[in-house]
Amino acid sequence: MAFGEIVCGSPGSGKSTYCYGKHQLFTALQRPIAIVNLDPANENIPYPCAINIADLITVEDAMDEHHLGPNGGMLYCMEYLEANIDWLEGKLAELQKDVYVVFDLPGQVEVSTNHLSVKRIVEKLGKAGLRLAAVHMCDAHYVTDAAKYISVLLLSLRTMLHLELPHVNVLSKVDLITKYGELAFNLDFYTQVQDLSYLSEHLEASLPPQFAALNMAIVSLVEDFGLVGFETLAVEDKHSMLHLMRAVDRASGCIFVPPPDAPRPPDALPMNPSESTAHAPNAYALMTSALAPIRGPMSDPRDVQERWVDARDAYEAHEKMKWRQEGEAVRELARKYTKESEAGQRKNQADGRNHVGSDFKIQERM
Ligand SMILES: Nc1nc2c(ncn2[C@@H]2O[C@H](COP(=O)(O)OP(=O)(O)O)[C@@H](O)[C@H]2O)c(=O)[nH]1
Ligand SMILES: [Mg+2]
Repeated sequence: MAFGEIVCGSPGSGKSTYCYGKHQLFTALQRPIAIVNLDPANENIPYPCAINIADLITVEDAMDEHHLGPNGGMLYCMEYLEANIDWLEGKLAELQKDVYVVFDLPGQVEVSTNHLSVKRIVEKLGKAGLRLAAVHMCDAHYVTDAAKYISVLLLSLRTMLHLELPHVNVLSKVDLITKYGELAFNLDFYTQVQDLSYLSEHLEASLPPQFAALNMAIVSLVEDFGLVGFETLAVEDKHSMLHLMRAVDRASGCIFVPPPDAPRPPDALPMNPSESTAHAPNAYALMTSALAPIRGPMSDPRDVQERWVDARDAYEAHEKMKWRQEGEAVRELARKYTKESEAGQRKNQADGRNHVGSDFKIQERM
C-alpha cells in the first residue's frame, strides 16, 4: 500500500508552493516523493513534476474543441481525466514502489466541493491501494476578518464532506498574517475552533443584525460538530513544514521507516548494538509518528503566534544575526582554507626546487 495526499484550496492559497516545499523536505529526509500536477492551467510548475495532466489534456485544448470558457474547460479536463483514469493509473504504476504521491489540484473550489470527477478519481485510486489524505489550503489572511473566517470554516467543512478523506485544513502563509490587520483573538482561537461565540460582537459591528444572527447560527452548527480545525503553515519554515508533515502522516495513517543509513533524529533512543539496523529506525518512527502526541517546534499554535505575530521582529533580528554569524564563519573557513592551500603550494614549490637542486648536485658529482 502506498500513501499520499491531495492538495486542494482556492487559487493562490499556496498549493503549488507547498508541493514544492514538500518535495524539498522529503528529499532532505531521504523520503521518496513524486508530485502529480492535476491542474491543467498550471503553467509555471515550480517542482519536479513526475506526472503532468498537461501531457493528457490542456485547458486550451478543451476550450477550443468544445467552445468552453476557462472554468468549463477546467471541469471538462477533470471529467476527461476521470474517463481516462487508466492513463493516470498507468503512470502511477511506473513510479518507484511505495513512493509518497502528492497531487496538486486546480484552484477552482467546485472541483473539491461539489463536482464529482475528483471525488471519483480519488475513490478509484483508493481501491487501487493508494491511501490518501486531503490537505486543504486556506489563506491565513481570512482570519483577520470574522465574516471571512466563517466563510473559510464553511468551505473547509464542505470540502471535508465532499471528498470524504482523512482531512487536514491548513491556514497557509501564516508568516504574512500580521500584514492584513490585527487579530481580534490569539491564533489558537482560530485554529482550534472551540468557542466561536466570541465572534458575535465582531460580526454585529460589521453586519446588519439579521445577517450577524444568521452567521452566528452557522458558526454554532460548525462548532457543535467539532469537525473543523486548522494547522498552520509558513512554507519556508522547516519546523512548520515538519509539523504539517507529521499531521498529514497521522491523518492518512502513514508511518515512514527511514532507510538504515538516514541520520538519526536527535531525540532517538540509543540503538542496541545487538539489534539489527532495520529495527532501530522502525522503533523511533513508530513511536514518534504513530503513538506520541505531535511535538516539536511549531506544533503548538502558541509557538506559531509567538513566531509570526507577537515577537516576529525579534525573531527576524535574531535570525539575521545568526545568518550573519554563519556567513562570517563560512568566510573565515574559506580564508583559512586559502591560506593553508597557498602555504601547501609554496612548500611543494620549495620541495620541488630542492629536489631539482639535489639532482643537479648529483649530476655535478657524477
Ligand atoms: N509569504 C508566503 N508566501 C507564500 C506561501 N505559500 C505560497 N506563497 C505565495 O503565494 C503565491 C501563490 O502561491 P501558489 O503556490 O502559486 O498558489 P496556488 O495557486 O494555490 O498553487 C505565490 O506568490 C507564493 O510565493 C507562504 O507560506 N508564505
Ligand atoms: Mg498552483
